[in-house]
Amino acid sequence: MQPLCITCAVVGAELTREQTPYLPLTPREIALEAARAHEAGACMVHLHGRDAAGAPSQSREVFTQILRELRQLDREVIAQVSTGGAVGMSVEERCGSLDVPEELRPQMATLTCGTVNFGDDVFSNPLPAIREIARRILGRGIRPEIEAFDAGHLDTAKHLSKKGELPALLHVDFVLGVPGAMAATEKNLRFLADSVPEGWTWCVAGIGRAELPMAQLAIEWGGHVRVGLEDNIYLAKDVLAEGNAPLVAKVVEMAREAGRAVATVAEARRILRL
Ligand code: KMH
Ligand code: ZN
Repeated sequence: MQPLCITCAVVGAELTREQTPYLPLTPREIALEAARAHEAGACMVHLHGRDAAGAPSQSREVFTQILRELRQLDREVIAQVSTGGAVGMSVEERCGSLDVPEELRPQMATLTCGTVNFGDDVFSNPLPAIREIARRILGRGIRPEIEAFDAGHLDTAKHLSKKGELPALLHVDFVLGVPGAMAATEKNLRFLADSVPEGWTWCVAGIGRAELPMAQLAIEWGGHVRVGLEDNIYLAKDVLAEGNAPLVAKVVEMAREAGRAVATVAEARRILRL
């Protein structure tokens, strides 16, 4: 089995300080959390931005600051920027994260491959938008990570890959358990994992209390894992995670117990074809 790549989603777009006081908000705080997550065992960090008021921001300026701070603190960890942003943002707005100065360019960016209900909202990703975001990611030499919130999103990624609009071999993150989207069940993850084409890699991000059970299955089945405050703020029932690092450390411990090695950044670059 490949060493386990752990991604840490350190901030997200939806969470507030009222929900957890450990949420990083400023570029410096986000970069510090990313560096701590790497220190705890994550090889990659999934980044969203926040403005001065703490609201979600995909602006070039905010991402430039985050990536600059991160570069100063930690030159190693793989930076993956969100192009999902927050519900209601335009494609143009969402892609601000890709427009950072060339020397700070991230190695990866997310590409959600379909529309989905997102709580009371709709996370809108019609095919022309997917194509446009893919074009921008690939045009900058960045590797996409497919975000699949539902089974059809994987089919869309396969279709675009077959058409040559996406690379032949892809890395897919199954985001399971968003209210309104595909549930985080063992049966669903088994189906998705079995549907991943030969040579592709996959990861799972379980939302809320599903985070660690989904991680356990991915560890056992040869997938990769995403954890972090974006997806879940609890380390155990009623116990808030005091930042992102404890969630990463928990997955490292689970991997050790299962006898699965955790990927270094160098190993992750090879596994994820960066
Ligand atoms: N915040 C969600 C609406 C991504 O980062 O690419 C979208 C999201 C996906 O988090
Ligand atoms: Zn995200």
